Amino acid sequence: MGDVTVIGLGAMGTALARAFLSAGKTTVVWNRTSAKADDLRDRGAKVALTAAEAVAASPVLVMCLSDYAATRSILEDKALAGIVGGRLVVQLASGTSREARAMAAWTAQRGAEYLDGAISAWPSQIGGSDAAILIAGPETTFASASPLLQALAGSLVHVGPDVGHAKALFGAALAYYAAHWIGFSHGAAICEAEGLDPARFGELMAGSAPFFADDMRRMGRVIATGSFSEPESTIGSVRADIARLVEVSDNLEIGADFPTFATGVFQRAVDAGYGAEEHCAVTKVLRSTSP
Ligand code: FVH
Repeated sequence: MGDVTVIGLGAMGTALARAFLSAGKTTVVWNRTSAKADDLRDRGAKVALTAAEAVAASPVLVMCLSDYAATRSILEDKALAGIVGGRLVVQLASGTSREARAMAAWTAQRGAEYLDGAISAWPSQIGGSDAAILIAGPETTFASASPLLQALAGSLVHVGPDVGHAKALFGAALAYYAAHWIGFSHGAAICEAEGLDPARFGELMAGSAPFFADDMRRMGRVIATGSFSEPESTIGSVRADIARLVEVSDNLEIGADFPTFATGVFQRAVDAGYGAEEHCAVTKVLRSTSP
């Protein structure tokens, strides 16, 4: 019997299996494309020949396939009928809170326990102090799985009993990352057009990390309490600065997609009467689907 079975050996699943092995856990692995298990076999993993053999081999199943549909296609296979019950399924593939809740219901019907996780790390960070994994599900299930799952990440955070909340928080973080990635890349395009080194820009921005950390904490507090009327900076002033970025981009003959989009969002907030409020009051026009 293994301590844990890892199913799905893409870049992330392989990193998870390696971390379990490094932590001294007896690790069973399975992947649709069997060659991806070769390196793990060399590192001491037991390679199952079938998904059913892998599921039967351990009390804890860590699933890291592309998405929920792929995970379900494995677990719903007739060969696994009656084997999933009594085990703990830890689903780490990306997806939505709705998919997580549906998966929890599906596993409960089969008598299995369920935790749903969201990974905030690159594969190379798994097992190290920089890796963070959010886990949602029953407190007692998390408590019993935690000693095993701690092998994967320096920061293993239980976000509560609602199994949808890890994916909900991952979605919230992804919204932030999306603007972060596009915003940084737009800034790098400005640097290149101005003959500045994007690597130096990266170093400068990294030095601003404490400012951004403070701003995120402040925005969270302000939005939670609805206290938008004591602004450090206003929606009106931010809108003007970002609108100027459209002009900067035009002058440099680089794409203006991102500043045009951002100006439009802040303009909607100004038009809705929030121009004198704190910059994060822009959330008020993002809360609903109406324009
Ligand atoms: N890689 C990363 O940095 C990110 C970090 C944040 C979280 N994501 C999510 O983790 C899931 C897995 O990501 P991955 O990087 O390991 O993905 P791939 O390297 O593309 O591997 C995909 C594995 O899924 C298997 N697979 C897909 N469909 C099926 C199926 N229908 N039946 C069986 N297996 C399936 C695939 O098998 P194979 O192609 O090798 O045979 C791989 O093992 C993902 O949700 C990320 O969003 C990672």
